[in-house]
Amino acid sequence: MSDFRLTEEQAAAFHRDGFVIVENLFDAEEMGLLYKISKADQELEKSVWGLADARGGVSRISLRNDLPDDIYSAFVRSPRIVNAMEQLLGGEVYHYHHKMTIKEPFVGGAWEWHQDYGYWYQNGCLSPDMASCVIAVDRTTRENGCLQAIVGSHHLGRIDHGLTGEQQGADMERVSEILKRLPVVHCEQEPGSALFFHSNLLHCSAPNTSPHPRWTLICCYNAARNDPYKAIPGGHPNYHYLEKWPDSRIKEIGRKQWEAMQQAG
Ligand SMILES: O=C(O)CCC(=O)C(=O)O
Repeated sequence: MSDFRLTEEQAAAFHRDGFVIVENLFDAEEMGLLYKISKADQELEKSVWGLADARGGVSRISLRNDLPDDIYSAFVRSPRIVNAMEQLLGGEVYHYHHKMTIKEPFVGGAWEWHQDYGYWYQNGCLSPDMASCVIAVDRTTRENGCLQAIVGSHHLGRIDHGLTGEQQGADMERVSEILKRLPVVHCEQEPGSALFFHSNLLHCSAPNTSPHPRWTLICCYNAARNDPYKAIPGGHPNYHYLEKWPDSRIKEIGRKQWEAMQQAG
């Protein structure tokens, strides 16, 4: 089993800024498999739904609370992500959910300013000891709507959220004041890089105005000690043990899944 750990500098950046990007966490073959499987995956396509942003654009998303034996789960179970999460959140973590966020060329909508804990809070999670890891399936840039973060905003605590379009958005009066005081970073990512971010980090992303698609796989975790005090039927799960899979498993399961997809036509 991999004993992967973030460097002290990377962990310190996460605690200071609320996020850190780790370059080349996954190699070209792993990313090639994730790319071709996700883009050809009819099951994934069927499960995608749209969420309107405040200006009528639509952001597309497919989300799962369970972990079937597929390449997406192999990423979720990768010690490169899970060990890092355990290091950053200070103890055992479990899978909260994972999702593919999809912005197609020219039409992909925005994600409004929000904190993930802004709405995860409603699910009975008492503390924001939760975080996500964004894996760039396509290259993400300013032009195709990469994630933007307000540096250090996770230190401000949870902000009230309400509906913005069909999305949960943070109170914009407060966000406007924060934007006068803290810098925004465009988190551009190469395929294979991973962006770890805290659940109270204010983040958003702009519409995709480019000819390039922007797909990202986002794996979300909760600290085991932060087991929600209530269960949400059909929603994100309560604590359950997360088995880590060896690093080699992404390629093994990815090759098998790709072969099966080709045989199925
Ligand atoms: O994909 C994006 O740009 C942002 C997605 C996001 O913020 C979320 O799912 O919470």
